[in-house]
Amino acid sequence: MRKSSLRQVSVALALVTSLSLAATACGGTTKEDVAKEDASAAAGGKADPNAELKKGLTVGFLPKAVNNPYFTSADKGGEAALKELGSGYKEVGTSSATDTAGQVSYVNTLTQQQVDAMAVSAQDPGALCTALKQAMKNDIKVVTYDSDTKADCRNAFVSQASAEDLGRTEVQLLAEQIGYKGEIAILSAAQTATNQNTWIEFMKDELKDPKYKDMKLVKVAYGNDDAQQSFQQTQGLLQEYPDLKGIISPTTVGIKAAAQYLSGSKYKGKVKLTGLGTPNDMRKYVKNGTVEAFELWDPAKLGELAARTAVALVSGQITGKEGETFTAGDMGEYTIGKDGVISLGKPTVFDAKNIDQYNF
Ligand code: RAM
Repeated sequence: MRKSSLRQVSVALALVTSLSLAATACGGTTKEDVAKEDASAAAGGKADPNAELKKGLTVGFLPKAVNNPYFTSADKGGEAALKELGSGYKEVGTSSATDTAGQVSYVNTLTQQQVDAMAVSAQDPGALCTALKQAMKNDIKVVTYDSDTKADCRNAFVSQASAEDLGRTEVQLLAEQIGYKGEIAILSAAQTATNQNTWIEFMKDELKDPKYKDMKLVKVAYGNDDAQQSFQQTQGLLQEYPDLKGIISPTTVGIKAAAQYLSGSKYKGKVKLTGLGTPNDMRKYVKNGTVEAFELWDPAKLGELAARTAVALVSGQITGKEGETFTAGDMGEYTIGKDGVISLGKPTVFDAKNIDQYNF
């Protein structure tokens, strides 16, 4: 259903307000008051679990970066679900995962285009907040997926798995491979990425357990989800720490580039590598002995759940409050957890034994 011209005026006004707010945001109480007001506006009315799912909606997907194959899979999952639900899909986004100004302007574009909902993977936790709040004020439902913003800047976050599980299991996987001994490093994505930073905090916490007393995290490097930068960062890590025993790369772009470097170097099979990768990217490195085991979820399922969550929000089946439940098509029933987080499920660990069963 098309929105009225009244709404167009309010969108324009909201964007102007957003700009002036951003300019005055350093002042004390005003900012907090506005945040409270926005949070209650975002919470919306009461959920009606029996509400019919609306059709003819437009949901805009805004990934961290459009040229990352992980997001191509995720967003295709969203597109297919929207088609099945009788709604439309569009994708916009920057080609770099470190262009937060670009991401902000894409949020504003989607708001101006009056989409019904947007699904956003945030490059930075805070940078998008003002723009996302304006979208919500204009009755656009905001779902983050993959990488969150702050809880009051969106209606719900569709998380790939428990952040704690992901952080801890990656350390456990690496520890087993290096015999709980030696120097390790992390090769992350962008320095501001909400998802990677959350996982890294849990990795550091896991490493405090006495069973890891002989392991030492020597560096966190950032490859910015860029293949070349990630390759060079891996090379740099081994130059700086020639005794390095293992690398955790919690990014599909990073782990692939690191595997590529290790596989062509004298460190192949000696320096262990784990983290988050797609089976299709990593298959050859598992088969040639560079990588033993790594993990991930199915990105297409993550995109599908983001799309179904967006439609359930627009239809009023859920508002994003803890305890609400909804049925995500064939994916089954989901319950909204604390802070509006919906968790896709458990990640899968891939190794030589099972990798050929997966195709994504
Ligand atoms: C990269 C991105 C994405 C992350 C995956 C694991 O593709 O950084 O945000 O979830 O890796």
